[in-house]
This record gives sequence, C-alpha cells and structure tokens, in this order.
Amino acid sequence: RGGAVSNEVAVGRRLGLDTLDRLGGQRRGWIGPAVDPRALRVGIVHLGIGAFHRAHQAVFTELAAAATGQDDWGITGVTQRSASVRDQLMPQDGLYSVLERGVGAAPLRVVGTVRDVVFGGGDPAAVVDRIADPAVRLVTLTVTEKGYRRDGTGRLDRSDPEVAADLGGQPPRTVVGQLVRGLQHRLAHDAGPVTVLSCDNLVGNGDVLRGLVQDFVDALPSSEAGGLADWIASSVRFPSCMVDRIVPATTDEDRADVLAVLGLEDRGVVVAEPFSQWVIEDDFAADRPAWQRAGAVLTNDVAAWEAVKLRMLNASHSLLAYLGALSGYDTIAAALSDDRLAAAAEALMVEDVTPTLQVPDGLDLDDYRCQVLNRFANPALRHRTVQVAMDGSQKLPVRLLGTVRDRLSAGAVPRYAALAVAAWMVYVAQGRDVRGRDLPLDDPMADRLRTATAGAGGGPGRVVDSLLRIPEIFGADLAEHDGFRAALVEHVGRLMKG
Ligand code: CS2
Repeated sequence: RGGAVSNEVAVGRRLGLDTLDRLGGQRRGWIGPAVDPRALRVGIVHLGIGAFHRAHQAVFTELAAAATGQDDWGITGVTQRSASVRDQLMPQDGLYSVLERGVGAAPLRVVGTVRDVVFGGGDPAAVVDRIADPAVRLVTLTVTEKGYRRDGTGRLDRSDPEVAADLGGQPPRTVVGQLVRGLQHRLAHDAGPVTVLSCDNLVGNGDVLRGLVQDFVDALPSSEAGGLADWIASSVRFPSCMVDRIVPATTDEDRADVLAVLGLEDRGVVVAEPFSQWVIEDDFAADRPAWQRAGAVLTNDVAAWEAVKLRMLNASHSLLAYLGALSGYDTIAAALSDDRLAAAAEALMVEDVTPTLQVPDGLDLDDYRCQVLNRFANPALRHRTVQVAMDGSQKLPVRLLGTVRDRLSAGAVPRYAALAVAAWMVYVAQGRDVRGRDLPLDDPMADRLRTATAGAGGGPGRVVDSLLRIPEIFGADLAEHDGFRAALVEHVGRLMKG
C-alpha cells in the first residue's frame, strides 16, 4: 500500500498545467496563477532565475499583467551556473508556488508567469537569441553582487579569465558578456529598443551595469564595437531599482508543507516573508509591465531609497549574520533574540547609518527601522545566519563601507559599522563559532581570504591588517585610517575572546 501511495505522488501528481487543471475548483488554502499561463507570450528575459526573482519580480509582473489583462509579459528565466532550476521548473511547465511565512502571510500562490527556463552555462547561444528576440522589451537581472565581475575600482574585471574569454568571442558565460552579445544581435537584427533592469543589491545598480556594458563594448575590436556603443546610447536604458523581500533558501520541510496544501509535488517552491517592496527608476526604452498596479513605486529618485535599504536593512542583516553565527545562532531571528545583538543592530542604524542618509519623501526612518527589526524577528522564516554571511567580500563594500567612509569624513568613527566589519573578520579568520562548530566560508575570494589570514598569526592587530589590506574590499583609504583600524582591532580582540 505504501508503494502505491508513493507512486501516486511520483507519477502524475507533480505540479504542472494539466495536474493543476485537474484539481479544478478544489482550492483550499491556495490560489492559482493570476493569469492564464497558456496564453502568455514572453516579453522579459531574466538573468539569474533563483528564488529571489521568483518570489519578487515575477510576482509583481504576474499581478500587473492580471490587473491590466496584458498577455505579453511572460518571462524566460536564465539559470547561470547550474541547471537545477531548469530541471525543477520545466517538468512543471514553469509553475511554482510562493509560500509566505509569518504574521499576515497570504495563502499559497502558484505563479504561472515563468514560461521558459534556459541553462546559460549549457546553452549560451540560446541566451543571446532570447535577448535578441524582438518580442522581448526587458532584460532583468538578479545575479548577486559577484555576478557583475567588477575589479577593485568598480570597472569590468578584464583579468577574470571568463570575462577575457567572452571578450575573445567565445559563446558568453558571464552576465555582461551575455548582455552585450545579446544587444549586438538585437542591433544586427533590428529587434528594437530594450530596457536592462538590474535588481541586485548594489549602489546605483543601473549605472553600475551601464558602466560594465560600456567597458565590455570598449574592449571589443573596433570592427565589432562599431555602431554598438551609439545604438546602446540611443536605444537601451539602464534604470536603477531597489528591491526588498527576505527570501530564505527553500528546505525539504517547505516542500512537504506545499505538498500538504496543494496535493501536488512542487520542486520549485520558494519561501518568502509577507513584506515585499520595489522602487524603480522610471526610465524605460520601450514599454514595461504596469508594476505600479501591483504595488511597485516608479520614481525619479531611487538613489535615496536604495541607500536607506542597503545601509539600514542589509547592513544590519550582515551584522546579525556574522555576530549571530559566531555566537552559535543558526537563524537571524535567533540572533535578534539576543539582547546584545539586537542592541548592536539598532545602534548601527541609529548612530552610524542615520546621519549619512537623505530620507526619501514620505518615509519615516524610525518606522522603517522598527519594521526592519520586526521583519528580522519573524521566527517562521528560519533565515540562516550562514546564508546571509555568504559573499562578504562582495557585500561589505556595498552595505557597510559607504557608511564607514561618510562617517569618517565627518570626523566620527562609526563604532557599530566597525563592529560588523570586525565580526566578518573574525568569522573569516576563526571559521568556528563559540561552540566549536565550523562556519562555512562561501565567498568568491575565499582562497585569498584564507591565505591572508593563515599568515596572520593569532593577534587581533595581525588579523585586522591581513584583511584590511585587501584593496578590492577596503580600497587604499580605509587601510590607512588609524581611527578605523583601532576600532577594528578593539572589536576583533573582544570577539576572539568569545
Ligand atoms: C540578505 C539579503 O542574504 C543577504 O545578504 O541581506 O538577501 C536580504 O534578505 C534582501 O536584500 C532583503 O531584501
């Protein structure tokens, strides 16, 4: 009998257009796609179709299409490094569910806006072709900080072997390579103007991406670059935007919970908090989904929103991740339940970050701070400290070092921003929590970081110097600031004692 039951789940009971149809009106505790997936045509190529995109932009896009009745904003997702998202979603006709957890959670929602998934690593030519499709008017991106391949000065890292290979004319493997080759094809086939929208946590994400695309084009032989730079300047826009939703990695328990509600197996489940926000610079080369109908804000002042979000939310998230992981807390919510850590997160926002911000119209910064802390405290999310701790070399400059520089130039040493950086340093150098458990160093610069700290010996001064002298992270200026260094040494010394 047990065998028959598991067969039933394995065969024919997986989420897909037909199995969903067969459920018909039996909808208790979940809602189906807001649009008819079969009728949707693709208008968006999304690079980096991880959990975050599926829980954020894809939902806004589906709700916008439902509000307007438009059927031409389906999404082709590109998975960059592994084929797993394609293998999860394609047998399900692109369908997946969004499981909200926490107070105010909406019912489970099945999303039908992703119509196709391409594995960029396995089929780079397909990515270029999709970007060049005349029906596509938008290319959106969530490729994380490291996907941009920037060097220490923020320009395209031409010493990166994959960037160099893409420049040499290989089928592109890097995001900027995919974009430029796609744009080149668009120009050649007269496919029309397109908007490229970065949705990653970078300062001025649109400007950053425009600059990297420019660097790539400038490095091409003039025969290839001819006309491309001009066409990009006239027909492509790179608006910036601020994205916000906490999306922890999906677990087996999440998938089991969805099976129980839906009665169908969904291998593409994404989990999210109820909160979701999107503030987008209103600068498009062609049309766009009516995202404002789904609650997004279109504005001409994204920079202020972006700074608030990165410096308040992401910075305190990182502080809690490193201090929390070192103290043996597995989740952000558990870290925040420690009064000392909660006080440090609050003080970071109040004392160090607030004086550096220009507050956007209509935002109450005190409310914002309380809301951020409440969101972090959501016990149902189980967002792991080691997940947020990933890629510190890429995240620190964006989240914390802008605050550090602004405070130092105002003549103040930012104590709590320094504490967050120090906690990262101890996380890297020590690699163990108070209970002696290993902490994973998941970072594109991991080897470099390990080598730097391995030679540092035990003392706090040596640990600080070994990392502070990495210019790709700290520039040349911060290593030279005595007050900042002294604050780091003091914190590192205390944290290393446990
Ligand atoms: C987090 C973010 O993993 C991290 O580094 O700080 O992913 C954070 O959850 C989102 O930016 C929230 O919008």
